[in-house]
Amino acid sequence: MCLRSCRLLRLKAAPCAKGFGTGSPPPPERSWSHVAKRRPYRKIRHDSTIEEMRFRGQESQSNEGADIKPKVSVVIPSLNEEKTIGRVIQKAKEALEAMGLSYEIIVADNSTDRTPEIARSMGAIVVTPDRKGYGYAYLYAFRYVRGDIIVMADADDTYDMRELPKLLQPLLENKADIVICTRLKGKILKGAMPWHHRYIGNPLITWLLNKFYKVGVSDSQCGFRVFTRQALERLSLEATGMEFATDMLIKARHAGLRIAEIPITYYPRAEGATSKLKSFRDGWRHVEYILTYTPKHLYLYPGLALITLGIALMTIALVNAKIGYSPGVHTSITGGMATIIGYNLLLLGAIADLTLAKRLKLQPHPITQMISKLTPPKAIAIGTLLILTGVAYLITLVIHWIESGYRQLPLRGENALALAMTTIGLQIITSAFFFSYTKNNK
Ligand SMILES: Nc1nc2c(ncn2[C@@H]2O[C@H](COP(=O)(O)OP(=O)(O)OP(=O)(O)O)[C@@H](O)[C@H]2O)c(=O)[nH]1
Ligand SMILES: [Mg+2]
Repeated sequence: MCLRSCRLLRLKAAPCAKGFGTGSPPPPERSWSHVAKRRPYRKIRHDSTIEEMRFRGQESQSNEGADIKPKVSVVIPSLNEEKTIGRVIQKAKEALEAMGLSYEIIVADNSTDRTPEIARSMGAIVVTPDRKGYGYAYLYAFRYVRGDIIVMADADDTYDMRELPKLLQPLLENKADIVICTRLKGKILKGAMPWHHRYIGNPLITWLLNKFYKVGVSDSQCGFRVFTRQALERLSLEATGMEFATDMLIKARHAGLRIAEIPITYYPRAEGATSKLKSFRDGWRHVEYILTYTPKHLYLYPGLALITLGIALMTIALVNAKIGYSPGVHTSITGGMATIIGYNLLLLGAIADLTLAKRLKLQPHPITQMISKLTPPKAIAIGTLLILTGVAYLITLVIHWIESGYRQLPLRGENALALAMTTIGLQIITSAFFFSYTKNNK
């Protein structure tokens, strides 16, 4: 056992005496400068708070032989998991040693209990994120990882680390870039998952992810995952809360990474251990994240649908088409309103899509590309034409009104059309400048 452990990270000198071997005494505390010398895997972008993160050595502990790169980095976020952290680390070590893979275990800890001491005593590197958050803990810890393969798992022992070889297989065979567990195709032991997570929350979030992003998974919230270092470098991860699980899948799809699923067994928490998940708050954060990253579903398609509906309603009102009822002025007003709202959605969608596409280095949606072609000069030409048409009609109305001796004019379907044309014409002109600003903004 001892010799085997020597193949792991701390193999430079006589490591077993110090570290990963079962039952061995804890390794000595190390100076922070040793940790600081290790280069983070990359600079984390998009979040100034993360940007400001610093290695805080007095709370970190490195391995002897840290210059020797491990094959696998196991990252475990922990928040008061003293009951289980030891078991989780032990099982991870057993699984990886059985596979003959060198490894490091990094615990990203925000606990106030004995979790970090226990983790350290078992040879893990303990880092302390400077603020709370499941996603933040991972983002913080990823700066330390050195392995070619990264493993994500909870510290609550609800995932069995001894199932790790199953998850690693597709990566080692180069059949996937990210492997995610599935409890729904595996086994969920009694009391492991509340019914509203199992039958409502998780299926809903998974359905949205599959529908909008085609991630093709059955259990999007499964937190036991493995992926390659190259995959991590292509994922612009930024979510700091529980929605980190969703962020990873969305970004994986954006990056065109191969996702594989492996069924596993999900275990109940240890007695007295509490879940950090707040069903409604965290559930909503997932849904919000999913919608935010898909402007085409949130804005572009509904916008286009509303414009089509609006124009159709105004047309049938104007030509007085017989479609089961006699469309009149109200149909026309509804159509005008739908067109204006639709146009606003389209515009918001194009701006959101363009901003995201720039940030994530993606191709903007074809609708956005089409709207981008509307440069200010073109927008002024089209907008002015619409405004003039609308205003010309409104002027005839005013003339009629004056001629009638200022009597109340009858409401007509054309009024709604003229108003819609004038409003949209104005919006086309004003928004074109903002759009061009967004397009040119680096
Ligand atoms: N460092 C750190 N870890 C956290 C934080 N919040 C949660 N964790 C850890 O992240 C892991 C996932 O949290 P859990 O409470 O297990 O959430 P979950 O797995 O989605 O929910 P359950 O199914 O109830 O286990 C656990 O190991 C927690 O200890 C945090 O703010 N900071
Ligand atoms: Mg958990």
